[in-house]
Amino acid sequence: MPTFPEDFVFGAATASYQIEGAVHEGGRGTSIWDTFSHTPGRVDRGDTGDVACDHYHRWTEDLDILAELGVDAYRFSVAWPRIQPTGVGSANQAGLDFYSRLVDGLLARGITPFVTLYHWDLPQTLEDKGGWRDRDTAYRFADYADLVARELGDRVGEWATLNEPWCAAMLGYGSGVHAPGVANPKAALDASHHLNLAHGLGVQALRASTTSPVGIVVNVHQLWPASDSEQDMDAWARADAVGNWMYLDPILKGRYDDLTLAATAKHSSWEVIADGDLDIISQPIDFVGLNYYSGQYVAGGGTSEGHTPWVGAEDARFILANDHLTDMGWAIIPRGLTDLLVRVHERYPDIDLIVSENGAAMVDVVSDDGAIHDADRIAYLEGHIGAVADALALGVPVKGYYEWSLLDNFEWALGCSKRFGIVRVDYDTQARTWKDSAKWYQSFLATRTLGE
Ligand code: IFM
Repeated sequence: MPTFPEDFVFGAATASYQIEGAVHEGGRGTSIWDTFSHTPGRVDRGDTGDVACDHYHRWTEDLDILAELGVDAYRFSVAWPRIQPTGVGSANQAGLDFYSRLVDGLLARGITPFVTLYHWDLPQTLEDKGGWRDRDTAYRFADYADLVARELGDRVGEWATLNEPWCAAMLGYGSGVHAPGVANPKAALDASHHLNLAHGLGVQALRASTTSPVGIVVNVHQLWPASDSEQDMDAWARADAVGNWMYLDPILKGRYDDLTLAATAKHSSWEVIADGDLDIISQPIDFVGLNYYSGQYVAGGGTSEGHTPWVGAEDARFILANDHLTDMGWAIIPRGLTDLLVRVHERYPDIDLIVSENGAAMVDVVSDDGAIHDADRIAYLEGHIGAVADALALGVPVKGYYEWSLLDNFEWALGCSKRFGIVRVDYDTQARTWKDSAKWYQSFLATRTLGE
């Protein structure tokens, strides 16, 4: 029966804009997601994060749920515009106080706080000056990291600088389907480098105020070549480089790999890389968080140009791994998580890994008795936790697993239509209802042992 080491950390995860709401309270400034979601046509059904799960007011109830579930840790993000409403200057005390209370509330319940500093809510005023296209934003991020670390550095158990820089850069500035909605390959590459730089500067700022582990969370795409033909292998290798190693190589190896630079050369000469940047970016870190949901096969011969997030791999065609799909249209393939953990460990053997997000949006049905019998989500979680156990058995140093997400929430450009929570949120009443998957996670956490 697969089991886990004593010190293995099980948790649940959320992010600020996806759950907090209260966008005009506590002195919070405007973020790029406020602007984007209020721009007609950008988010499905015109949904916004204005209210979302109203977590800003209901956080004690949400922390009680975490405690009842029995998690060891909770991964949440700090909203930059709550700390610096315009992205610069001294801290807004009301913002710091909110997160300070949250951290104390977790500790009082025996739950380790895991903070992500940047889960995409960039202050709009910084975007107005160029956002992640502008090198200065990386330095503003370091100031923000310093303010948060000074306040919370003695109490937070784990820190991640950024969440999914590929999404922030490539969806935000490459395809434009995420805020700020720019579609320009050169902008996406510049943003990628500045996010990497922000990470390195952020690590330096955090280290000045905390002795807790510091790392980054990335969405390394699990990609397999569709065949061994030269065309497919070539497209796969470039997609892998620009989708994955463009972030982890500079961070963990101190260099961009040759294929990343060659694949993107038609869009950028990478003049944004200044002397000394790679030394800053490759500050030693303690872990890499991997967010895994699905895997895909990659073939060549595609014609996608222009508004693709796959800058440098525009000819790549992405093929579903199977037809067993979640409500996101993502193939369910637990062994992809084992493969991913093994692949990342082989490339970077010295770093500890955490599964910092894993979960599924499913079409939930509320039964007459009010229950949500989401057997499909339970199967998903069980399969993927099993895949982590398989990776551990193969010797991969995986230290934790965070279920995404604690609550149904605002799923970015798809609004509140996609439900990832193990706890249902009724957006009319804000009532929280445990789905069967929450009950399953609770009983799993009581033994931390999977059935055969
Ligand atoms: O909801 C997102 C989260 O914000 C980042 N990782 C993927 C999740 C599901 O799409």
